[in-house]
Amino acid sequence: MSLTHERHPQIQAETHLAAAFPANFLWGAATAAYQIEGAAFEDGRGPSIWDDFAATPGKTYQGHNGDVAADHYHLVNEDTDLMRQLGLGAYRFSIAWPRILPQGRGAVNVAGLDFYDRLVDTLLAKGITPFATLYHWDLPSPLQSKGGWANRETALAFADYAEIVAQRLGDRVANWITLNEPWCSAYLGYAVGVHAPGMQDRQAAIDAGHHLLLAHGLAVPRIRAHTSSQSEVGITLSLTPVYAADDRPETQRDTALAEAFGLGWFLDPLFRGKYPDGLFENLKLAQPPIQEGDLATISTPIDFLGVNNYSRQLVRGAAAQPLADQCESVSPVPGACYTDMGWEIYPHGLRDLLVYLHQAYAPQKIYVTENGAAFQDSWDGNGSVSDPRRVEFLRAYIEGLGEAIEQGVPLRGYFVWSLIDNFEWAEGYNKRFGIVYIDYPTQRRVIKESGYWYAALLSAHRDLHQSA
Ligand code: IFM
Repeated sequence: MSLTHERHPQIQAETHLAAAFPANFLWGAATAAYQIEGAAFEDGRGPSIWDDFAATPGKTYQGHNGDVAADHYHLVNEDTDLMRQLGLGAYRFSIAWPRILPQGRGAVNVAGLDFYDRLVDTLLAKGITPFATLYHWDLPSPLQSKGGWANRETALAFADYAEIVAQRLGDRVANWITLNEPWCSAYLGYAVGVHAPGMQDRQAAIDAGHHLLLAHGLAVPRIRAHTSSQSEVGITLSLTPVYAADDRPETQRDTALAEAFGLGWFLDPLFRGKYPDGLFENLKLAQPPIQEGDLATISTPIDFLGVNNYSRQLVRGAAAQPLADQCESVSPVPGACYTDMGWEIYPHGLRDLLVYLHQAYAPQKIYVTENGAAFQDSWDGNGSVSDPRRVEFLRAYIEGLGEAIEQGVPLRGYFVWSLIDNFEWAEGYNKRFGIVYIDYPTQRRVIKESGYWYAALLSAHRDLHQSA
């Protein structure tokens, strides 16, 4: 099926770009439960740390919250129709732990499982492969009152929860992501405090990071126990490649520090069974409470690495060695363009990152599980949203993927962030990442120019391989 785009006649068939991708390359879009579902008080869902954080004055833009969001909970049919219209091969969504286990542990809320069961069946009926993420930041509040991720018990609770979901959906869902961006959960949530639970305790962030990793490692076999041998289990990390701004020795030193903190903190335990040398000393913190066997559990082999990438970090060395989380970045980068989030647009960064990951960590497979951009969109109040900068962004980043594949990276799929506009955490509804526009007062969906462009790319890719 190819989507007509008479409203955007400038959109070209992207045959040349599509030709860089093998026939079985998977094209998708991603979302997350708290950011789109709404229905925060329905069918037995319990509260999460994001409900609590958003209810705390001053924490989110104009006090926005996910109570209604894009009302996806009630609009699954419409949204999956949109996916089909766009020609998506896969859809990455997250499961809300507080819908399944309102207390975090113990009694299962069957209505919560039923919702995702219906979503999965609907996707499959429309020919879309489900990629389920088990944790995208919405920890049940009762677990936070016992310390949240700073408490080792949360890792054990997560593994139980993962198994409950896999038991119910494992006969139909073949692609599982344990955690989304644990670096953000740990550092932004526990050290900086700009994300839930809003703590400002750097040591707690290191401990939380370890328990998140442990949760992942404990969950992998629990998921595999309920899925077929063809199924894949992985984890998604937010990864920003680090570049040196110049060749001074102090810049080389600080670039290595920033890399250990931004990349190695989570990649090394997962793929090498150890934390980066000197990381905790450089942070002037104690190492996390590692128990015997933890690192072996954390480094249980996975089937794929999910990569979320939006920008890069350009480091300029300081005279005195900084803490690893306080290296100086060049910002703004002279001549560079920025998205509405204030993130530098640097398409080569994703390509370089993929090549680096392949060479340094050799994951069996890689999916880009998120990539996209927030811009101020202009909706004509009718059926057209013009977002040429997002089209340019996507084209340039996707071009880089083709180059990475050419260099031998085992990249199997790409998910644009995001399918629809949504609750952008502390930024509320003030930032729009969707390739589909949401008019929040009416919940009307309008495919943006970038959505039509993405559909054209996917259609060109299908045509190439159908006629081959
Ligand atoms: O919206 C988020 C998503 O939840 C996690 N990755 C980054 C996106 C854009 O900030």
